[in-house]
Amino acid sequence: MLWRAGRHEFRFPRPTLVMGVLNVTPDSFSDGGQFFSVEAALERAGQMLREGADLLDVGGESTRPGAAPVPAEEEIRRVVPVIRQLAARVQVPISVDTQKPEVARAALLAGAGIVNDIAASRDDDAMWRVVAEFRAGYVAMHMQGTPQTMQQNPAYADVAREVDEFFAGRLARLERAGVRGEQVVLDPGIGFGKTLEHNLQLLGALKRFVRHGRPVLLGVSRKSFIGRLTGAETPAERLPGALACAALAVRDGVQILRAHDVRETVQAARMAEAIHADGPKQ
Ligand code: 7PJ
Repeated sequence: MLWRAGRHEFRFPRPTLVMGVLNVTPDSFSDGGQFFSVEAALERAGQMLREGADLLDVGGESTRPGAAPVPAEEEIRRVVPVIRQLAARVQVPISVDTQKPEVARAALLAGAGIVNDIAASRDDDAMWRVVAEFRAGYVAMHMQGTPQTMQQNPAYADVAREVDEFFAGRLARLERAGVRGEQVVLDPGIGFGKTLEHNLQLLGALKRFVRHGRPVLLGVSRKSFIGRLTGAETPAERLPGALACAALAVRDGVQILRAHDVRETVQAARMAEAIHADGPKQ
């Protein structure tokens, strides 16, 4: 299986890819004043690369439940300088975590190779036309609702079946919009319009999602459902729970892990891969 992302390509089976999270919002990397520091973001990116990150995911809009939307111009102002500097310095593909086609376009022009789209469930194809034009990699993440509304009352008859059907439908729709299957990665969107029970059902059904013949990406790092189950209150306290999810996901065939704690996630992946070296390969 091949994943093409701009000028980059990955062939699977291969060791699990770890995507390091680089948030470029004013509350991360503030220089103490009101301005976000590009230098601090580059320093953090360098640290994640030294820890073994295979991809860097740059995001300028918080998608925490209830977070206020950020205008496109402001999001571009946050992510583009960082992406431009990174693209000039690093070898790994850079993804932009955005829901907005205009931000995706600006990021791709600045040197990003992947669009990480948490709003892949939308109906219009403006984002997909941008992805098709640049032949970018594309992460199609499942979300019920929007970040503003998604945790109000998430409801599914069968969450794993609905997410699975979403993936099949999206692959067909993307193809019609000019995005080839080989550009696409699928993501069940843990925490995006899901209760704790929904998240656990999805984590138990990962094997099923791998059957679409595309890489599956999983984001569990520091997420609140781990706290809800275990009582771990702060994001940092949730690392052991996230690593347990990561190891089981690798066992089930997930090929990309999105994580803040890169060194620890890489180690968990290497252990899970070593144990299952003779298991089924995607
Ligand atoms: C995810 C994401 C995820 C993808 C965020 C957080 C919330 N993109 N962006 N998958 N989560 N593809 O990191 O807690 O799970 S932002």
